Amino acid sequence: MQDTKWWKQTVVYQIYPRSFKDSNGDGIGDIPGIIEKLDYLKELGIGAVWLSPVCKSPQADNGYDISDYQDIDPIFGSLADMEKLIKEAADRDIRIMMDLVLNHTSDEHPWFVEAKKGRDNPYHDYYVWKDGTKDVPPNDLRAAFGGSAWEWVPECGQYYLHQFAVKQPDLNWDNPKVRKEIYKMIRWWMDKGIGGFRLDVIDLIAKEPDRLVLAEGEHLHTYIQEMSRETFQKAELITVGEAWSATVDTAKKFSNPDGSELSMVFQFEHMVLDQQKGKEKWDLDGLPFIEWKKVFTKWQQGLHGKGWNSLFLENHDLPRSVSRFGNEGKYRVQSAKMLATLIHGMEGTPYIYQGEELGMTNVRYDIEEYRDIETLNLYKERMEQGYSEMEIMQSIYAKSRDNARTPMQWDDSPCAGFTTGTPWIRCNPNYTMIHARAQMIEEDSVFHYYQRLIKLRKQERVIQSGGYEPLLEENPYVFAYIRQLGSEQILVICNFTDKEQHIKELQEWENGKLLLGNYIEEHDRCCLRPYEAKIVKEDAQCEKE
Ligand code: TEU
Ligand code: CA
Repeated sequence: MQDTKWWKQTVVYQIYPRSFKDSNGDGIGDIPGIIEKLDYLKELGIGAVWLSPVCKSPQADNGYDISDYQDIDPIFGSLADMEKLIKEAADRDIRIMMDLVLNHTSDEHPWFVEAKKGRDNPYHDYYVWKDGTKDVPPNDLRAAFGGSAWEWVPECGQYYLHQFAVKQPDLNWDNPKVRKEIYKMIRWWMDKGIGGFRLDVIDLIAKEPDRLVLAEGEHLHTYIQEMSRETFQKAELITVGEAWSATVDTAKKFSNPDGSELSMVFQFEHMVLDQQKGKEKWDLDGLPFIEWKKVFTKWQQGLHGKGWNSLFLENHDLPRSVSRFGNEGKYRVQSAKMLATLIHGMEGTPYIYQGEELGMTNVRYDIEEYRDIETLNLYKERMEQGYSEMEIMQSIYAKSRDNARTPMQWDDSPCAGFTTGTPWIRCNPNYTMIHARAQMIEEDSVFHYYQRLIKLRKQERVIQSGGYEPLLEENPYVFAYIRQLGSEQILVICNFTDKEQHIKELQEWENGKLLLGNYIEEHDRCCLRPYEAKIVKEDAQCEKE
């Protein structure tokens, strides 16, 4: 039976507002800029937009440090702009998803300003505190952006927990008052017509720092179920939790088809294989391709009928996929389309990160030109630890979050048509070649290929909800799988190399219909050209006749 949940049939587009489109020349993207580009998104065919945080924030972590959940930061516009965006998007059948940062607030949030005044303050218990002495933090927990996860506050004679930057104190979810305030705030946004939410680091909210447990604390699923009951379940919202710790088993809880928690989670198992085992993302290693394929198989099969996958290769924290898994040189266009085919052929809800639909690439800047707090802290920390500058920069080129945060490339005018002023971060110099205007004209562009993929998913039920069987599992160059629903079968096959690959198994699909491929002219059916990708349908009806 077909599941009719709208978010199982749509494609989501992620906007990083700061870098999408600047409407007033201050160099920072904003909500009126997004409104200007809604027709572009409509043209692409997506059904929802996830906005990275636009709430009031000192911007220590580009908005992931919120100081007022119920107001818009003036750099992005006003509440009225946000309301207009929701309405204008709805007119185009696009729902707006907000980014809920609920694990922590900014240290400038009024709750924290109060909380740090003293142990007796009514807001003190909104955050996570531990006794200690000035030079001896409670334990060795480290913050994601470097240094200890504990910060001393002399007024309280205590430390507060921050899993991210010092300016991002962790909220205490064990306090029922905190949970109530959060649910009330979520309902307020729902009343404004928000179509869904992405929940930042949702697996970390129920931390137990005494036991050194941060992810998947004992009460995590109880809290998420409570939040879901009190908020999302009252409407057909799309909700996606960011959960770096997720396993197939925990994801079945998070995305339980009974709707008791969330629609789906972002899991990152396919995003952490190109690094040295047990080390950080900066400790680079080649991609173990066969293992990578197995991770996808595990998730596709593991959640089939038991949960729901989100499908993505990029976001605002990750490098550009074409630079990472494809070929950013000679085969940039082919490999960008190939990667899109891989992801959009699977079961789940696909997410496209702004610029991915153009095949935008990573950058290599001087350290002064980077803006991301994580990158800058890493540079400093590793310089102090004695790493060579060259080694650090190689890591930054490959993995810095700023790779994905350079301005969206709209056209070849100065600053890529992103701003008439000075952009907050330098544009990727390749904008003169890679930009939306050219791709909207050119029929074979990456943009139009994404458009076709999105259309295809809407037409083919087998893509939406068919089962998944891996093919050629031990082949180190080719990623192939079959999707099956009743008597319908499709093959998705992707060449991950710049060499031709002869695949004799393709003979069996000789009479199949080519639904989509990234090369136009016909070719030997058993040979895949460099970075070639295709989706072939076995036409059961034709065979019967
Ligand atoms: O990210 C959570 C997270 O743990 C990683 O993405 C981390 O930022 C880093 O990339 C790992 O090397 C979320 C947001 O997506 C991110 O932008 C925020 O900085 C972070 O939470 C804090 O809110
Ligand atoms: Ca602006």
